[in-house]
Amino acid sequence: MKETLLDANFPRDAEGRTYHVGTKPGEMANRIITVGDHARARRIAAHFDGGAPLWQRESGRKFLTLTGTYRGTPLTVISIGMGFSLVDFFVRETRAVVHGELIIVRLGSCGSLAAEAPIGSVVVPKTSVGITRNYDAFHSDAAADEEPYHITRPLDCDADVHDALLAALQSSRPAATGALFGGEQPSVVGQVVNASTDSFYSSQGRSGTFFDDRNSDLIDKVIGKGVQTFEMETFVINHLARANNVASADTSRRIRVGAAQMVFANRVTAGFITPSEVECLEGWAGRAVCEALVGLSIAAENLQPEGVWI
Ligand code: R1P
Ligand code: URA
Repeated sequence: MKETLLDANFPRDAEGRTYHVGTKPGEMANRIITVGDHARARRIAAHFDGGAPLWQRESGRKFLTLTGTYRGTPLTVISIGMGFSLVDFFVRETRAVVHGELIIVRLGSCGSLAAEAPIGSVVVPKTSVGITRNYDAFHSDAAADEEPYHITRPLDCDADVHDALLAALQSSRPAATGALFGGEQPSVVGQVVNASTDSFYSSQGRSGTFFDDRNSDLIDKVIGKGVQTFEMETFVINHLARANNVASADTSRRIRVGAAQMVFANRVTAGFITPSEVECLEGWAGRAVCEALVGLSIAAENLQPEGVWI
C-alpha cells in the first residue's frame, strides 16, 4: 500500500487527503465547476484571474483539481471522468473537505432528443431523471415481463442556480459566424428535462449486435416522458445534493447544484458536432458558468474561513 490510511470508513492519507479525489481542507473552493476531462478543466481554468490556477493536483485516480480565483472569488474546477460512480466519489469526498456551503455546477456535453435543443445549443436543465439497466431483467431466471430499464422520478436542480446559468449564457452568446453551426448563432434553452444514464450505450438506446440490450423502444419511451437530453452525471449530483441537504438540519452545509449541457450529438438525426464548434461552445459556456457561479451569493459565515484555504 503506497500511503497510510487513517480511517477505514472514510479513508484519508496521513496529510488528510481523501483517498480518490486527493484533496484536503483548504484546497477546494465553495463554488465548484465539475467537468468530464482534463482538457476542458484546463480550458475553464484559463479564465481564472492571472489566466491560471493558484493550486492544482492530479490524484492517483486521475481526478484533476484546479483552484484559483475568478474576478476575485475563489473557484475550483475539477475533472472527474464519467458516470455515476465517479460523481459519488467526487461529491462525497468534496463534501468532506470543504467547510460550509457548496454550489456545484456540471458543465458537460450531452446528446439531444429534441428539435428545440439543436447541436451547438447549450441547455440548462431544470430537472433530471436517472435511467439504469435493470440487471435482474437480464438474469436467466427473469420473468418475461420484467422491464429492462428503470426510469426514476425526476430530481430538480436548484432554481436560483438554473436561473443564474441561463442569464449568464444568454447575455454572452457568441455571434453567428459563417463557418460554425451552419451560420446560426448558438442558442440557449432553459427549463430542460434531462436524463442521466448508467451507460453511454445501452441505457441511452444505442444498439449493436454484440450484446443483449433490449433497448429498441427505450428512446421513444424516454421522449414520451418529456426527456430532451441524455448525459451521465446530473441526476446523481442532484440526488447526492438532496441526500446531503435532508440528512442535516444544518443549512450552513447545504449543497446547491445546477448544470449546463453543450449539445454535441443529435440522437434522432445522428448528427455530431465538429471540433471547432466544440472549441467555440467550451469557451463561451466555460466563462458563462464562472460568471454565474461568482454571481450567486453565499453568506460569509458559510464560506471557508479567511486565510484557511490555499
Ligand atoms: C460520454 O461521452 C460523456 O460525455 C458527457 C456524458 O455525461 C459522459 O460523461 O459528459 P462530458 O462531456 O462531461 O464528459
Ligand atoms: N454525452 C452523452 O452521454 N451522450 C451523448 O449522446 C453525447 C454526449
